[in-house]
Amino acid sequence: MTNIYSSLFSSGKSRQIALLLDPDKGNELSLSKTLELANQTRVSMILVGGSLISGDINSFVLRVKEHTALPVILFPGSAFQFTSHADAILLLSLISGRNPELLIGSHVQVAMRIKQSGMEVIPTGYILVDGGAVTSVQYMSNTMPIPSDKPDIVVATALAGQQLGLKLIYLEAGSGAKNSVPAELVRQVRSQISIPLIVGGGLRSARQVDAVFAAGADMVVVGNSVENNPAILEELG
Ligand code: 1GP
Repeated sequence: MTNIYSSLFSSGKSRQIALLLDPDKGNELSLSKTLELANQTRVSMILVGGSLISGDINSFVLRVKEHTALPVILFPGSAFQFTSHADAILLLSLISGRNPELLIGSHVQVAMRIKQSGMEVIPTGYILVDGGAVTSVQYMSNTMPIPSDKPDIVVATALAGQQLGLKLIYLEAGSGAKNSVPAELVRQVRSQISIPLIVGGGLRSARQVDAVFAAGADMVVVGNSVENNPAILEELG
């Protein structure tokens, strides 16, 4: 496969959708139907991962690849969520938090496996923004999200991530968040960084997704809303 990062973000493609699939949710039929829709709509990549996964990520990625030619990219909640069957990995550094395991510790644990797999690595600054209630990622990561009314802190964090050489900023309200990342916050981050910007967590409608795109996100991530109603993919983008 060609360089996924370049093909996604250097080709001038805008308003891209990433579909997040949780290996623990859904059945074979719902997976194949969802991916059939993803293949026909604006979805440009499949993310696989979650804060806590008990299923077999190896076989899940292989099953996903039976149904789609879209790039399948790991979005790991921990170093345990690695499989060489994926096309790339968002190597997340949780830069909004101060948990050393999620800034460098887990990365050390999985570094040799990633190298041996030959997989493309996309170094990603992962920024949790308060979504109005405690989310799984906040609890599992043992980190505090940045308050959504502190744009200066969010912007400085994103900028520091870029200055450290990260290739992507992911603003995350948390899966199923009560409140998604505010469009105004997206706009302020976009105005200060030059690397691609992904936004996800709690996006439930085409209107919300439109607002985030209008604020300058290059890609949005949807998970729960598609699990609940795969047909929403036809309305997004
Ligand atoms: C979570 O941003 C993703 O990491 C997707 O969130 O499931 O709320 O769409 P949702």
